[in-house]
Amino acid sequence: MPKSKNEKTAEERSYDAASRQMIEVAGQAELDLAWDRHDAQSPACPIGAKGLCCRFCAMGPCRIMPGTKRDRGVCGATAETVVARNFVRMIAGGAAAHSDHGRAVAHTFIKAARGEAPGYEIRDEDKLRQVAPLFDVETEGRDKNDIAEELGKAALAEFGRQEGELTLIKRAPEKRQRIWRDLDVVPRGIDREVVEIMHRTTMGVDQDYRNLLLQGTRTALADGWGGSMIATELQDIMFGTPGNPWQTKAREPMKAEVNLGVLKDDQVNIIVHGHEPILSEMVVIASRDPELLDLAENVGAKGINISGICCTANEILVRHGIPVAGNFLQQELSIATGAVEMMMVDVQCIMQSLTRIVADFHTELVTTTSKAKIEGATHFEFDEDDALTSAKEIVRRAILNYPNRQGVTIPEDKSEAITGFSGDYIKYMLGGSFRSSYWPLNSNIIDGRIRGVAGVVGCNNPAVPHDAIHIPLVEELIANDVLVVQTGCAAIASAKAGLMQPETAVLKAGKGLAEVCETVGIPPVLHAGSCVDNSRVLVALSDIVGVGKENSRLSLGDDISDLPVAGAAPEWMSEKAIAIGQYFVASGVYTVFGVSFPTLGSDKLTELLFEEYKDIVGGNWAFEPDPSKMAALMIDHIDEKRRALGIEKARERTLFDMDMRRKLEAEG
Ligand code: SF4
Ligand code: MSK
Repeated sequence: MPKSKNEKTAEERSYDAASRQMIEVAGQAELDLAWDRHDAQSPACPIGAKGLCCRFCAMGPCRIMPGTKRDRGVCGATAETVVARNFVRMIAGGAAAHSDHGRAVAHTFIKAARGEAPGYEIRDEDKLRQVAPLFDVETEGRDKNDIAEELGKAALAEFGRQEGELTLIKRAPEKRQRIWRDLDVVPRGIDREVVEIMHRTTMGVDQDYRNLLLQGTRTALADGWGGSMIATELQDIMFGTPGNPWQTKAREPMKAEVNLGVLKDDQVNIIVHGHEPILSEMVVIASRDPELLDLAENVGAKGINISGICCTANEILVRHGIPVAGNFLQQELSIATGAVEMMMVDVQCIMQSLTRIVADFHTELVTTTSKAKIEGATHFEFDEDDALTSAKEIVRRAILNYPNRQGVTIPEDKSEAITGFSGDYIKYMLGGSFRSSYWPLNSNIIDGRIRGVAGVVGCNNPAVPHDAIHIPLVEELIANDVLVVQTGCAAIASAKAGLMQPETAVLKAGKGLAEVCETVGIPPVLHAGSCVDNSRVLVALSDIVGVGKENSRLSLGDDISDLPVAGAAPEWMSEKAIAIGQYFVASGVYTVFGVSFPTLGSDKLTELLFEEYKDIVGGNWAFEPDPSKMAALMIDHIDEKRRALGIEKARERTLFDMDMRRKLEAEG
C-alpha cells in the first residue's frame, strides 16, 4: 500500500476501510487532513500535554517544570494549581457547550408549546407527562402544550438559577445525593457553576487544587444532571424518544446504514454535522418535500440523500434512522469524495479546515448559527420561528449545486446498525410493555450471564489510529460478557464495524451475554445516542439501583458506585469528554481515558483523581491508552464490584491474542 504524504500509511491512520480508502485518495490529491496537521504539530509540547502551561495572565506564559528552578509560575502558582486550573477550565468548556445546547433546545421547546415555531411540536406526550412532575409541573387534566410551556420555562430557569439545588439531581439514588451534599458539590445553577470556575481560575483566586476540583465536580454535575439531561429530555419530548413504544406514533430501534458508503453517486448529498438536532430535524422533513424532490429531478439527481457526521448524525439516526456518513475524523474525508453538495454545520466538533478542503470541490460549507461562524464558509442564519422555510431554502441551495459536481469517489463500505436504545426502550425490550423495567437486567447480572455494563463513549483523535482503540476495546468487553452502551463518535465506530447488529451476539459476545441478547433480541452493543445523551446512562444507572428498592432479591447495592459498571473514552479529544468523565466519576463510575491525560503534570492531583476519589466520591479516573489493558482494567473493576456484592463466580477473563483477533475479524 503506498504511503500517504506524511509517511504513515492509511492502515496506520485508520482501522476503518472506507476511511483508509479516502485517506489514500486525499493523499494522492495532496489534501491536508487532520492526520497531516497532527504530524506537523508533533512532537506536542510536553509541558502543555501534562497541563503545566499557564497563560492566564500577562506575567506569563509560565511553563512549570517540577524539580527545576521553574517549579512555580511568576505568581508562585505550583504545578498542582496550574494543572488543576487547566483541568477545571476544560470541565467548564465542556459543560458550557453541552448546557448551551440544552438552553437552545429549551428555547425552541417553549416556542413549540406556544405554537410560535411552526414545524415543531410536542411529539412524545407520555414522556412529557413523565418529566413534567420532576419539575413540579401539574399534568392532571391539562393540555399537552400547557404542560410543555410550563415545563420549558422551568427547565430554562435552571440555567440562570442562583441558589438551591438543580432539580434533576433528585433523580440520583438517595445515597449519591447525600455524598454530594456532604461534599457541598450539588450544583446551584448551570451557568453559575461555569462562571464560578472562570472566576476561581483567574490569576490570584483559588490556589488549592483540592478546592478547585470540588468546583470542577460541581460544574461537571451541572452538565450531566443539568444541561445535558435537559437537552436529552426536551429533545425526546419534542422530536420523539428513540425506540419509545408508548409514544403516540410508536417507534422501535432504528435500522440504519453507517459509513461513507451511504453517500449516493446519483442523488443530492447533504451532510449535517455538529450537535443540535433543531435544524437537522427540519432538513430531514424538507428533503421529503415533493417540490424539492421535483427540483432535484430537474437537475438530474434521483433524490435527496441526507446523512450525518458526529452527534447531529446520532440525533437523527436514533430518531429517524437517517444514515450516518461517519464520525469525527471522517468530516474531511466525506468532502474528499466529491459527492457532497452541501455540508451544513451547527455547533461543536467542526474543523476549521473544512473551508480549505471544500475549496477543492464543489461542496458548499454552510454555517447556520450566529454562535458558530467560520471564516470562508457561507453563513445562512437559521430562523427557528420559520424553521421549515429555512430548511427548505438550505436544501434548495444544495440541489442547485448538484450540477457542479466533478469526479466522485465513494467508498463502498457501509454497515447496518440497529440503534436508538433509550432507557425507556431498553426497559421495554427487557420486560415488555406491562412490566417494563430493569429487573431482568439486574437478574441477569446477578446470575452472571451479564458480567457488568460498560459505557464506551467519546471522540476520535489523530494522535491514535482512528477507531482502532474503540473496536478492540468493545470486542474484548462483549467477549467477556460485558454489555456495552455507547454514545457519540464511539457509537459510530462500533456501528461501522458491524458491532450493532443482533448477530454480533452470536459471533462475538461471551456465552452468557449472547444468550441474553438472543432471548431479548438486542445487539450486545447498544447505541444510546449523542454526547448529551450520556445523561441517559446516568438515569439508567439510577434506575438499576432503584430496582433493589422494589425487590431486594434483585438489589445491586444502594448507590451507583456499588454497580458492576465502568466507563471509557478511548479516543477522546474534546473538553466535553473531560466534563463527561468528571460527572461519571463524581456519580460513582470508574472511568478510563485513553490517548493522554491532562493532569499528569501533577502527581498529587493525579493521585487525587485516580486513587483518593475512590473513597471521596466512590468513582475514580484511570488512564490507559492500550485497548486490551483498558478492557482488563474495566473488567477487573466490574469483578471487584461483583465480589463486593457477593455475586462473583470465579471465572477467567478471556484474553485476546493476535490469533483470536484475526479469527474474529475473519468471522465478522
Ligand atoms: Fe504565570 Fe501565574 Fe500568570 Fe499563570 S497566573 S501565567 S502561572 S504568573
Ligand atoms: S461529536 S465531542 S467528537 S464524541 Fe459529540 Fe464526536 Fe467527541 Fe464531538
